[in-house]
Amino acid sequence: MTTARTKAAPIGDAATAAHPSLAELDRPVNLTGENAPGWGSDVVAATLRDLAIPYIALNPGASYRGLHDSIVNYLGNQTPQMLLCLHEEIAVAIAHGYAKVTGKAMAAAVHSNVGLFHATMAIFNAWCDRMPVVILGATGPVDAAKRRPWIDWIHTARDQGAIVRDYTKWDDQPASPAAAREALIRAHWLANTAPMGPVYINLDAELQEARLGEPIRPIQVERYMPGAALAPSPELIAEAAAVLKSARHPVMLIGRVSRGLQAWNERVALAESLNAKVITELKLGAAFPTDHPLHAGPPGTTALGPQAQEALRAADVILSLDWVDLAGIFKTVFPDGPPKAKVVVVSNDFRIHRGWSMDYQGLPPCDVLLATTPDEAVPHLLGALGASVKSHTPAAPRPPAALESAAAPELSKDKLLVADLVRALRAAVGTREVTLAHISLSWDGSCWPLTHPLDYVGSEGGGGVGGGPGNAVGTALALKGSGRLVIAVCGDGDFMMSNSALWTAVHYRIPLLIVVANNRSFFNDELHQERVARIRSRPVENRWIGQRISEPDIDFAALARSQGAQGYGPVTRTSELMKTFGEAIAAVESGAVAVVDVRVEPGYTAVVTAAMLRGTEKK
Ligand SMILES: Cc1ncc(C[n+]2csc(CCOP(=O)(O)OP(=O)(O)O)c2C)c(N)n1
Ligand SMILES: [Mg+2]
Repeated sequence: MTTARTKAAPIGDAATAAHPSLAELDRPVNLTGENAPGWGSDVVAATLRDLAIPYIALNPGASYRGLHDSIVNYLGNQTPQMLLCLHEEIAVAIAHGYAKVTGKAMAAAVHSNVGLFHATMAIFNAWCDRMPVVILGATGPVDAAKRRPWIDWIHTARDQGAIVRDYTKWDDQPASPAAAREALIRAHWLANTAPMGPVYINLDAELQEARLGEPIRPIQVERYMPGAALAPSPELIAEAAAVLKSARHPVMLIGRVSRGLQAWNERVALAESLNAKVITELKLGAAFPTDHPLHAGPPGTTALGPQAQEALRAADVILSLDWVDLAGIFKTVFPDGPPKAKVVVVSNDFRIHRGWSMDYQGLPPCDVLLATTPDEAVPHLLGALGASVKSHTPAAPRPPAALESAAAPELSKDKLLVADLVRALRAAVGTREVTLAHISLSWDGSCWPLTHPLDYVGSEGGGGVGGGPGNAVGTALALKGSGRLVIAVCGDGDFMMSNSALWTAVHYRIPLLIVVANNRSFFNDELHQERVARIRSRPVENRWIGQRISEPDIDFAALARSQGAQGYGPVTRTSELMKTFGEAIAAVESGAVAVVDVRVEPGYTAVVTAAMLRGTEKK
């Protein structure tokens, strides 16, 4: 580190929101300036630069010490810049969180075998979330005659890519620097092409550390990464438009979409031109203004609310814009068989469905398929329907109507519920532009309207608890300097699994507010134990055993301070919420990372609780 740690990086110092500069940090010294590529790993590093990869989140390991040296001493630790992480799962989660905002892959590097093993949960999360990440790993030397005793043998696997092959789009183990360059270009191209996903390139230690025999001919990387044409056929567009036009009660289910404002406006125009009810969900990023009169009830985390269910039951045409689990939602709303409504699906996700993981979900009925992304299909549909797009500039964020007149939100008197946390936080941020980088399972979507595609970037994707903190740091990295206040609300279980992501955020001056919805429990699973107990007529009072994280209570504020972040709390009364959030927000706005520990009562929203306990009545 070359800069005094006391100097906070000012917000707004970045050239662009998508590639904020961390330029002053971790600069190498004594670079010669005439550093010609001389080693295999220099070619790999130069390719990362040619691909304009801004950052490489990593935890170090000897298996890629060659590449490590090339990034520091050949590239000067720029494009990509290293982001040191304290766990490989966090390194990949940061890259995942970055992609959630930018829609583009950054890189992560993990040590042979052990590092990749640690990274697997985050790779699976990124896979299920269809987010691009370029993961570099290492092995070997593959040539056994060149291995050092013991350590090089445990660092070598016959087929390391096999660990992650079933939940990556592609992997490779190139055998020469030229092949490594090609592998990286292909990996980057595949990762960023929809359906997007993580890719893994495994670099032989010997390849990295060997001198370059002869110079490699330069290439123009852009020529090897053509845009993949996604436009659906005009006949299918016409057919889909005719079905939509004939609808009297159309419903749009909006799932995986980009963070682009133009595409957001186009979806609004489509819904308005069809007068379609719209359903979105909180597993994914904001897709449609949730306070729009056509939005059917507040978006849910895991369960569909009553207004959304009612809209679907009344629908005569259902348009799915890459909804993640169409068969599942049909099963919930139409238990007696598939919907009678015509179903139009926009998705090309089926192109990467394979056998190992079943994140492809059930097979839904589909009357017309537009095999492309929603961002691509919607303008075509608008054209065929003769509808035009108004330039909806989203209204400035504002506190919910109920709060506008009152200085302080209405909060519980005796208990501190998650809804109190959300209401108070919403009131404390006021009119600031906020990005929710993560929300807890206990989140109440009715308390926080989403009015811009960057208002919320979605969950961890694969259900892997512990994704929240790393994802949040990656999202905050991508938004550093954008003027947006980045907030993650994490469960205490989620936060504890990967809280050391804080250190990376503090070290690289990435402002972020994490609020811990601390119910001192893996509460989700208390509800599961309650369900089982009810079915078996056993005492539900015991549901907490093996679930509660108390005695001792964890001091989250101290945990934050130990890593250089600002720590607040525990907040135990609703009356303390506004003041504490105000202080924490001020700290983040001056460049800090802040954590607020809020001791909430265990509990989920009524809709989610009912869904989780459903079916427990004794038959
Ligand atoms: C890696 C991983 N381990 C275990 C689980 C099972 N699980 C699902 S939710 C949950 C509880 C999470 O606790 P917390 O983040 O505190 O949220 P809460 O339910 O208490 O609001 C657990 C253990 C999981 N999904 N992922
Ligand atoms: Mg909890």
